[in-house]
Amino acid sequence: MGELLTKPLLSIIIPAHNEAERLPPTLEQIKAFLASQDYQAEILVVENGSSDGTLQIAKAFQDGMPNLRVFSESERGKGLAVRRGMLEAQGAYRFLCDADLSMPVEQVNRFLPPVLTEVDVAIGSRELPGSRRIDEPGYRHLIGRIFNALVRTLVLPGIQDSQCGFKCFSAEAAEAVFPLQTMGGMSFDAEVLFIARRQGYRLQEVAIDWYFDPDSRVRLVQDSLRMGLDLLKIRQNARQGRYDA
Ligand SMILES: Nc1nc2c(ncn2[C@@H]2O[C@H](COP(=O)(O)OP(=O)(O)O)[C@@H](O)[C@H]2O)c(=O)[nH]1
Ligand SMILES: [Mg+2]
Repeated sequence: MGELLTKPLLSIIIPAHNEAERLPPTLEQIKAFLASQDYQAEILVVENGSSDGTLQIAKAFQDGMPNLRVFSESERGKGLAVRRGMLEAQGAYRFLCDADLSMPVEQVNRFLPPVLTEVDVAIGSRELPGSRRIDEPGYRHLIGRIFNALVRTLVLPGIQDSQCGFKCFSAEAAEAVFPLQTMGGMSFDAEVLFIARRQGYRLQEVAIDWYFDPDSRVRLVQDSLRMGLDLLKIRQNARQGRYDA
């Protein structure tokens, strides 16, 4: 049981590391939302390295959610988890969704036809005129803007927000891009967007509402430095032809 008769329109991919608290309400909200939609969907939770029972909690939800699939990777890293989910997914559209659901779930329809068409990679953005950022401390926003200036200068001209945890790939784009991803950690967003653009896929930012959640798996200083170096690494990889299919 649990197999859908036809391929789903939408796959929702949730990377989860130590999400025992935040995952259950997120799954409940997604379940309620999908029940009111007229398309088929599946949910994929990809856990790795948790010490708080996240994996068991996710599996326990499968009884009440036949369209929930749960995976576990041995090595830590958000990028590794997202790649696994994107390549396991069956949906025509594959939506990356942070476990904290800091974007209201119903806004997922902004990434799908009929609202959005002729886009291969839709990027949830907190920086467009229609975006709203709720409760974010000023210093966090500032750090994000400095990082984005680096991202735009080094790898993704024109993209105002590459780091938000809500992005939607067409099946074709996901299957072309994720096998070429080399970064298993937090820098994967910039890398996969760079690869997608390089391969000629159409990228577009989509305005969302985003609620700041102080509970974070990101280590601000350590991860920011690492990500800065990874931007240079993306350019080097590109020069060396590592992103050529
Ligand atoms: N599978 C997996 N998910 C991770 C890892 N690190 C972070 N995540 C997930 O990435 C998402 C964003 O994390 P969060 O802590 O909210 O980051 P922030 O919003 O940028 O502060 C959440 O769903 C986390 O569980 C990891 O090592 N493995
Ligand atoms: Mg978060």
